[in-house]
Amino acid sequence: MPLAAGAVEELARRLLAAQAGRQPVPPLAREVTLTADDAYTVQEALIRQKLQQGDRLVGWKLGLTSQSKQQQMGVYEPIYGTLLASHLLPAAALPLDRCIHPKVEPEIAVILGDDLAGPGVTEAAALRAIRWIVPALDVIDSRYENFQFTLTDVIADNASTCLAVTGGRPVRPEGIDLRLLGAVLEKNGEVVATATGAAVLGNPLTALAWLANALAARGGRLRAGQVVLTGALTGAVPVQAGDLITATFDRLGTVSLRGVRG
Ligand code: OOG
Ligand code: MG
Repeated sequence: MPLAAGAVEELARRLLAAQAGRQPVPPLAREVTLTADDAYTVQEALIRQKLQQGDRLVGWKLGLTSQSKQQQMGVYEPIYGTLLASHLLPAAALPLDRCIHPKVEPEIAVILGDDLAGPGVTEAAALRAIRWIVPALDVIDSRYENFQFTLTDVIADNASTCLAVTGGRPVRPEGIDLRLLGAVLEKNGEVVATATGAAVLGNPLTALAWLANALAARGGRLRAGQVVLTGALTGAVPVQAGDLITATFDRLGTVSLRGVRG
């Protein structure tokens, strides 16, 4: 039986309150049994509440698309979250006061030139829909205590989305094999991880096609102009005031964030 509408709204409000008060809550799974479908219904309710407060849909993000991330979080299936205007940082400063226990991870992001509607979206169709490839840092921040959750918890929590920033230079996709696109992640000048695009489900295009098909299953679609973060290439690193996180990508350049108070 699907969750009652009232229960969905209540769970969404609980997660929004955790974010607003920077006060983490216990995982929902301790109290209610959610299917993945129920969990996306909670995510959609949470996003609807933000949109009613004046926020704007700008795109999507994939999560748990790489082995390093799946192992780090102990959740072994890809998920997606929704990106709103309020999630996008305009500059390279990461305001730590907006987060509970933030971690940063490097991602290949794309900006779509065409709509992309499933079902049946292939990697080739996903590639044709891309206008630009840009480097990004995803700032994740679970609303759950100790950053611990099950698959359905993290789906309901909008895939731990807190903030994100793009950087470097936008590059057209022609002639780029995204599997081979390398990235070096540094914290305070020291290399902490390296990876190539193949870390993301074998190919970030597979992730983009998966997203289009997953959205279709819930009656949604990707739209021209939207940004999609295709999922972290490496594990996420914690960030504190003064820390400088830099991801340098082959061809795409550098994107960085410094943790700041305020
Ligand atoms: C879930 C979000 C994962 C990614 O890129 O894998 C994610 C989490 O790790 O808290 O954004
Ligand atoms: Mg991410």
